[in-house]
Amino acid sequence: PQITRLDDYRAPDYLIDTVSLEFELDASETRVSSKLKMRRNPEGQGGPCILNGEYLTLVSIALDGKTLAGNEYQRTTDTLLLPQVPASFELEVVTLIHPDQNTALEGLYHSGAILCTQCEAEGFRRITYYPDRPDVMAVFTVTLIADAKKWPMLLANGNRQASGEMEDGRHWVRWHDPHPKPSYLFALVAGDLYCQQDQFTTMSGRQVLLEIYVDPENHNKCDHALNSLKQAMRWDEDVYGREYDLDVFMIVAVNDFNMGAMENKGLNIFNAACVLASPETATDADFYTIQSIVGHEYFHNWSGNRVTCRDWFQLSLKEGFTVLRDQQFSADMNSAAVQRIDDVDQLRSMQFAEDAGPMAHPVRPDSYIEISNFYTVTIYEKGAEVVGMLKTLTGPEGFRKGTDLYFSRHDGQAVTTDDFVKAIEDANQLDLTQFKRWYSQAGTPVLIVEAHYDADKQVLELTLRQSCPATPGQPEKQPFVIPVAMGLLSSSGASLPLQLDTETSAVDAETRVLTLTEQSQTFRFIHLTEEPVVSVLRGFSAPVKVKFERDNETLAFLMAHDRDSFNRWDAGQQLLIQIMLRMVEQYQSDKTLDLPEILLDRLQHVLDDPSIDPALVARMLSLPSENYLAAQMTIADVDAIHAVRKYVKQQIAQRLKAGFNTRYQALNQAQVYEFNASQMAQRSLKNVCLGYLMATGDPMQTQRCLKQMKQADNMTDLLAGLRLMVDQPGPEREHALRAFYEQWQHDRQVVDKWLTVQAVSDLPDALFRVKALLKHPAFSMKNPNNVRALIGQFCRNNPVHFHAKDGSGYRFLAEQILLLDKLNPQVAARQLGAFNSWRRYDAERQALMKKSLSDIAGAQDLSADVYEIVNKYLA
Ligand code: HT7
Ligand code: ZN
Repeated sequence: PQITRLDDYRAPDYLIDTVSLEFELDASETRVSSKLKMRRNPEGQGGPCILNGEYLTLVSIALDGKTLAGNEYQRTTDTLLLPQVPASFELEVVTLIHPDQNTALEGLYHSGAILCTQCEAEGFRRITYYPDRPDVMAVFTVTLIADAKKWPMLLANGNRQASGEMEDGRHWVRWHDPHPKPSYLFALVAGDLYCQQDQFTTMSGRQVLLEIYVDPENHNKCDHALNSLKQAMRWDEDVYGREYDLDVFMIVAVNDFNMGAMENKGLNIFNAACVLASPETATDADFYTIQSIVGHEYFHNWSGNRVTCRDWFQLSLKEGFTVLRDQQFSADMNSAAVQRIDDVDQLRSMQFAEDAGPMAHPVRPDSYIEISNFYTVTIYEKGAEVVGMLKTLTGPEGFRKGTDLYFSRHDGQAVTTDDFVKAIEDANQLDLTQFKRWYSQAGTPVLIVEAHYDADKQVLELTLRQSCPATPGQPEKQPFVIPVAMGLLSSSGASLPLQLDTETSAVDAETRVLTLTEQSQTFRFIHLTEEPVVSVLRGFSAPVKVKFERDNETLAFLMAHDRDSFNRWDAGQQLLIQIMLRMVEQYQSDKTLDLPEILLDRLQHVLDDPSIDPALVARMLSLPSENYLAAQMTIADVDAIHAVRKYVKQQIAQRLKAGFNTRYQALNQAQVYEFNASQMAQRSLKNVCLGYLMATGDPMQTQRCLKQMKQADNMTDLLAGLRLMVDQPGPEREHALRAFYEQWQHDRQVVDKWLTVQAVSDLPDALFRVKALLKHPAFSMKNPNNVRALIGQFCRNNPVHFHAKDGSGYRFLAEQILLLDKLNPQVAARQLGAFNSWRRYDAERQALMKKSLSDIAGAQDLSADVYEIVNKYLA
């Protein structure tokens, strides 16, 4: 397969002003007629006119009305070359495509009875011949023709222009999108769908029609997405000054989708799991995710659509910025502290692992084989942190000035991350040259912190050092610009003054940002009458790993007193990690496991403190995951981690049993389900308490869990109960699973949860069950949600069974990947992620994983997607 490099970027040789597409839709054979008004690009290289096209049956080509003979153009498996074209011309191409044979879910495909498209990143070339690159932006007019009974709804981008009936029982609808767009934002949908409508009045007083299209049986699951959409539209006006720009905004839910959702202009297509919600079928986490994804896709209308990417190396330009925007939105709609904790937790567990592994790449990568492999946590989540640091450095007002300038300067253009940074620079009179290393250097920097207090001088010297490990292709790194938000605390927990020796007065705040630009810098704080406790990287002000030696007492103190709620949680996690890793060593050398009293004491205080938000209490009482603990070890010992984590949970459960009991009872009040921060907080703490109570092994608690399941009127409480029951051997477990399936077998989203709870079960039969479930009628290898719920969850979130010593988990995954690769390469390649950290396990497991990876690499006809990842892993 071919490597695409950033350095090879050249402006397109031909541009397109207008596109007119006509689709005669049919599941087995769709006829696509395209008319492109093209012209030579004065900024191009003067090369021939080359169009992309894959899996297309060519019917005809005409240039300025004249049909071309076979010797007047050249075709390969993925291009069409026209050697002789005038400076401007009209190209007409007719092709045939076959949606029902499309299991890759790229281009036009069939999902149930719906015909729909997915064009990002390079799916449009599976629909028609076209310069399928984001820097070719054109105005699209699209006519859809289809059987009126089978597909009464015909949707495409933009505004509806005209429609009509045909004599043969077909009907047609024409759509026009006035905003020039790249081909990856093209979309169409044909279906027999229920439509829920609403209205939104924009800040300039325009009326926008909002529509959500779903399978008719899901008619009662649209309210939450529609509310979220209205919240997002208002929020983007209030916070970023961005207004919607078409007469209609549509969302369509489909069951088969490779990712979460897609921001096609005016016609977002969503994975049904990311849009449908009712209290009975969706958990709080689902409601939360839906709100954030609806927001994310909507925000792309400006950060991605109006201003798009020049090339796919700039993917984080739209994704990193839009993730930051959706995180800000969720923080404003819910709890900002909880949002930050959850975002950082996800970044540390997923992105840090990617940055430390064989697929590590910069936020703006230098090369790729298959762009679909680069929709990664680095591009999305680290990209969001990078933009977030720009916001920290400029302050909220400076950042808003920068984004205003970015949107106005580049509206209607395809641009780069450099253009984004330049707008922030220009609006704030800043030089961000060094900062841009965050875009070009991969790897997670390490921030080493040392503090020395001189009581005589009343001075605290805080030394910050940075380093960054080598990553593939980048042995050496230059220093980053690292904003370090910090504060100082007295022994009673009060904030101490933050005055540097270079300043005439202390800053008027309990947190200030130190900017580390060198490899090492020392900051001297003065007028400190007592030795302060240092709180660093408040709010996780930079995506770095902190190395700061602190004893259990200091971490326990910060857990109780830090003024920054993120750092209170973080101190608790650091304390747990420090203690649990020591216990792992004790376990490995057959010593008695020693759980320090100070931890139990702190957790008891947290549990008993009514002044802390219950959502925060729930997170402070949650143990770091086995995967995250494994990532902190030089050689990950899955069995020791599993045993220690279980032991710690049981010990906490026994010691704090009375507290868990009291809080559970207080929180277990009957109330009508609502999606709001306060109810979510209560349910999350209640279910954390139930988890600990179950860990006591007391049979009474099993009865309590079953009672909760029986009485639950919402999926959050029901699923929390089922998860716990599935880890308990015995007939009650089987009964609970059977009853759950019988009740919910008609609901795809709930059935996926049923698959997942079994895939992540602690009990020894997990893999056996997963294999049996592959044959269950509820499972289809062609459905990405099923694959992720069963295979993906087993391999990523059941470490003790996936890493079974006999290699059975590894062989299982290799077999599934090879089967999947024939159906859906994107989904197959994603599953390889479970092998990301394979070099961090013991020699026997490494050998077994290497064997499974080699088996995959050696298979015939691998897709470019799987080929790229498996070979990078083995390199
Ligand atoms: N921008 C969208 C990316 C996407 C995608 C990429 C590759 C293959 C299938 C896909 N579906 C959606 C989603 C987003 O970030 O908003
Ligand atoms: Zn996105």
